[in-house]
Amino acid sequence: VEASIPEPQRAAWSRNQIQSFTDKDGFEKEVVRHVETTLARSMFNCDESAAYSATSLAFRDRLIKDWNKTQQRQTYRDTKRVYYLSLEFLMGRALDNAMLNVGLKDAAKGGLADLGFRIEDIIGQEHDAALGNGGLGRLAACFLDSLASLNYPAWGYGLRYRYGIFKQEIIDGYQVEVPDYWLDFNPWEFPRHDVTVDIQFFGHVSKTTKDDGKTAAIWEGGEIVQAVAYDVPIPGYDTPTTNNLRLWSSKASGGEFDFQKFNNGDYESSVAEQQRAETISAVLYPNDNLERGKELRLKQQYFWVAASLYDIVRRFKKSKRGWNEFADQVAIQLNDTHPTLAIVELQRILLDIEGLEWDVAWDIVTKTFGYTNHTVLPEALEKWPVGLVQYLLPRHLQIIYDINLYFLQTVEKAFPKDRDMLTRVSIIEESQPKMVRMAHLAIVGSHKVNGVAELHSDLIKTTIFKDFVEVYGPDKFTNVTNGITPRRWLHQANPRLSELIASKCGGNGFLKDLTQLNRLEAHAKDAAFRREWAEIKYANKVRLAKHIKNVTGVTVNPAALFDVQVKRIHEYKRQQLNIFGVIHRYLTLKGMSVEERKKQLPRVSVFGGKAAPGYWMAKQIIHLINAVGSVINKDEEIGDLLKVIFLEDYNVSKAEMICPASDLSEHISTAGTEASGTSNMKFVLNGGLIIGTCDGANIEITREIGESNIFLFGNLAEDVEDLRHAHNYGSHSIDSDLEKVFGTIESGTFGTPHDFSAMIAAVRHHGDYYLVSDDFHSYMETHRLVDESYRNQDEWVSKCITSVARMGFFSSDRCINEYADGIWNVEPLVVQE
Ligand code: C3B
Repeated sequence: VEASIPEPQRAAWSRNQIQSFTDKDGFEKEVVRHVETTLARSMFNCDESAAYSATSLAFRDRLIKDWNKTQQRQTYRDTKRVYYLSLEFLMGRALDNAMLNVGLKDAAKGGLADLGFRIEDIIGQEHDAALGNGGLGRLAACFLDSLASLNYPAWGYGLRYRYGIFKQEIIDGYQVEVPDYWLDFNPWEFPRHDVTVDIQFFGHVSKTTKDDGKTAAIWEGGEIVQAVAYDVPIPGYDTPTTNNLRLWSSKASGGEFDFQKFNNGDYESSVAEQQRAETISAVLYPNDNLERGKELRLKQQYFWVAASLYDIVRRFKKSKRGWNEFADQVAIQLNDTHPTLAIVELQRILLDIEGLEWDVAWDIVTKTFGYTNHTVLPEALEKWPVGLVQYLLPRHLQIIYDINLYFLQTVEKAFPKDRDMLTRVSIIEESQPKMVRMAHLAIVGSHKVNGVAELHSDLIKTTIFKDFVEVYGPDKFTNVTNGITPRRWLHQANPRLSELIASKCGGNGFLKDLTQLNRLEAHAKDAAFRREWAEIKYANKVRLAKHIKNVTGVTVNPAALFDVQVKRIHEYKRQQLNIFGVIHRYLTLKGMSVEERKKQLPRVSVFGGKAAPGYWMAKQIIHLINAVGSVINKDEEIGDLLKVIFLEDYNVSKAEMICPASDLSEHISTAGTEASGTSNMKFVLNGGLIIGTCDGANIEITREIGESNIFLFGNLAEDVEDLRHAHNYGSHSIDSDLEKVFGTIESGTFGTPHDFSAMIAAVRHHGDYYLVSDDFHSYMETHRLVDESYRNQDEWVSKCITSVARMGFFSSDRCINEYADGIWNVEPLVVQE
């Protein structure tokens, strides 16, 4: 029961509220207060770690006040809210972002300097919040920033993993995984021990007859695990709106122990039960674009979805509105199929608990949900064995069967003679064992399905979801091209460039309306401006070079062309193509006379990225990159002309240092495989050019910035099928330059050839599924063009400036506005203060 507080009392409280700090002196006072009270230390032994903690707590206090007001305002106005359900939120660091978004970084910088600290060192103390694998999780984080910055009433819902994505160490050239325990001290979360939900698993379903004679299902028995909420405030940029990210943590429902067992002397099993419950939110599955059908993963999904829906429904019910208004008040976006059980869970709540009729309930469900597809790769599409769903969630399986039955009935009416159609679109795959196809369930249970870049959205309509376009018509399917937040990826990552841009764009307005970057275009040919621009790029490269020296011991020349490929290691992303290209470049240099060599352009090839622990081929690729680096980097004949660096443990905070330092970045997936890509956007926005295939968002980037500002190569998506077919059934001859590369590897130049034989065999003998050989020649030719182009620095820098000027489209703000208009039908809640 909530206390009801008389209005005069409320008013008095808000007048007397402690005021947030607004300047350097106020900030310093808060830091000292936190050091001396919250941390119980003295200023005399305040080290960087304590200074980080106190600074964070000072900013956290500010955020929480804004957070409270935002939540009150949203509750009071009772407008429609968006709920973004994502199993991954790859947030990175929070402090720098909080300081910039509330506009007090300079105050903090001055205050920390007074106390004897450099702000960069304090920011560097923070452990990344790495609750995600790659693009999908980082997209969710950019979306939260945009939702808050644009004042949308929105919540994120996810899992509070005790271990985020593993830390990667490179030992003797091999990836070694180390657990990422990140919760030692996390000032950015608020445990809500009063916000808990009991989540049921297993058990059985029985039927009862209700007063009105109708039967209802009852799900009983099984076990209960408790979900506890942890809230993370999400500050908008230059607005008081502070939204909430709610992460669920699992706990045994009987409190600390099962006391009965404990008192009976069965101490071990009572502790074991507690541990079993806590296992649910213990660890993030480290696969990117791969689903492996593990029982614990399904448990995670239901646990998170059920807790979130309970919370959403509870909030809706407080408004005392009728169920017919639910979809007017609530929009839920499914980030990939991972939260698809939410569709079934809402139908169960409306049917079994709230007593609505099936059709009425189902109409509400489909109006509430939207589904975003992020991949067409078959190995990433989720399917769960029917038997496993039956065992874990018996009532949900019944509902899934009913959803499928009604769906197939409508399909049958529309396509009376087409049995194959029914088999193809069915939510249940009639295989051995039978499987639940989560993407089909997500489509059937949502009112909109979107892809994440134009090509990708076309591909889902013509390949994996083609039949559904026939069933529902094309309007159910739409495209929302991904975007990135310019706050983190320009303003925070590259402060000097951001400042230079602001000086030509009439201030910082471009950070909220990225299309204002077009004002830069007029300056692309201005020599003085180009010089300043180039100088900032050089400084960013010097910083990266220092980092490279620190962590690898290799000295790289900041004047060399920095060629960067950082992303998860995956055969479809083709880091193997890149490293084969590097070897080819090495062989070419080795074949030159000393005189000829002197004319060549020095290059640094930088790689970074994690391989899923069970992805053997990806690990082999990492090993080859390191093996090649250790030979080339020591070759005195080559010297600065070529260096190959593998940066270990690529993550969000490292990306913030790497993106601003690249001249050229590689986005070279086999055409049709990378749904969008988002690092392509980050690199261009930071004044680097890209080499890439006609894939994902590269295509739209080209359209925006112009063909002359991007280095495209390779086969087109429409030709991939035929080429693969030809490899398998026709003759498949390998590119002759690539054969030379293979020969060099096989001669033992980079260590035991056997270590790399599977990578070579994949191209030579196993059909070259990713078209490495087909694209090799055009890839190398395009790199030659890059070198040529880089020699003319004035023109190169002009291209960079022009490209940045034309990147306005790729803000996640534009993207979120498209979701809000086209899918969610929500409005911002404008703040008057
Ligand atoms: C990724 C895709 O691989 C990227 O092309 C895309 O830009 C992002 O999602 C965001 O849309 N993705 C991922 O990181 N993990 C998956 N399981 C599926 C797609």
